[in-house]
Amino acid sequence: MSLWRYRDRLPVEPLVTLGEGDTPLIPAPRLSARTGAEVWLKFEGANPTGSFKDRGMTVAVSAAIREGAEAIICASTGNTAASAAAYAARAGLRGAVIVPEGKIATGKLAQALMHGARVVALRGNFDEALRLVRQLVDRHPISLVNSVNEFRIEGQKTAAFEVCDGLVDPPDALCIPVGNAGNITSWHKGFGEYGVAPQLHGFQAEGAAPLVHGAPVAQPETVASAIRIGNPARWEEAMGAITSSRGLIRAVSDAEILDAYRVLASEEGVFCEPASAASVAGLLKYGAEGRVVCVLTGHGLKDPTTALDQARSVIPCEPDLGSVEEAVMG
Ligand code: AN7
Repeated sequence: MSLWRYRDRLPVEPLVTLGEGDTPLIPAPRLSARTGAEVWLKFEGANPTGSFKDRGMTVAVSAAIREGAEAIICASTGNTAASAAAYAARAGLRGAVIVPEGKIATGKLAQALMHGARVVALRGNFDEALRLVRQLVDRHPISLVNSVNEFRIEGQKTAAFEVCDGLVDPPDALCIPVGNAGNITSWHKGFGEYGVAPQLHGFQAEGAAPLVHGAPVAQPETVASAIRIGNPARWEEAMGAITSSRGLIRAVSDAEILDAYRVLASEEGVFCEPASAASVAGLLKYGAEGRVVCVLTGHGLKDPTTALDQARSVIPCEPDLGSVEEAVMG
């Protein structure tokens, strides 16, 4: 099974697919007890490259193939780069990704490089990278696969279909991290096509919260590098989705994000990356009622550096039973 089971709702044929979508919808008993809501986790880290981007990429790259493209490109905080690189490799297209130098998680960099993409480290942030690739594709026949590409939205809307098909009744609210604002736009479209209207609560990192402040942020900063974005491309759509669903856009601090990140891993057994934990940080901070789905957008293994910074240390041990006993039980 993959998201292509919804192909009659998608604008292209699956010309390149790695089996994306159909991700686990996991009940979260500990978070439910803490919040009084019925909390579910949509674990998008289970996609082929470890993030929700694959939903959009299978559709966008299928469309690029249909249009005869030979190369694809994106600006990225990491996950789009990893996904674009994988689908380019699979499709036999050239792939180029432009990432903010030193600001993407290690796993994502490893993926983009291993898939054979040309990885360009920009001495600038994501917003500058996106502005430059948009100019570049005006001058060259390269397909842009950022979420400004409508096919990305089409693919990503299937997550909303899956949630509705996976629950007896649709959710009352969705909690979702917001960066460039393509994903909240996609969920809104998916729920709309399904004929349901949960409240959409978007969460941004405090240091990268342009939608919360109502103005672009020139120098966005957050430990959640995936959402270190100061001028979201889908600004209007995201605000429209939030307002029309009677949801809210709010900020969570890095400390709150890291706290939710640890709670998810240590109490629910679900390891997501820091940006994803912003959805749960928002739920814990602001609350929500009824049946609530938190979108966990990317896998925890994407960013081992932040994990090891946050976790307790390993216990060194000599190879004898007494020492092992002491280490294990002590
Ligand atoms: C884990 O990869 O923008 O609001 O270039 O990787 O649709 O941007 C990633 C975004 C949330 C925010 N969680 O989604 C990129 C990029 C994770 C992400 C978001 C991203 P959008």
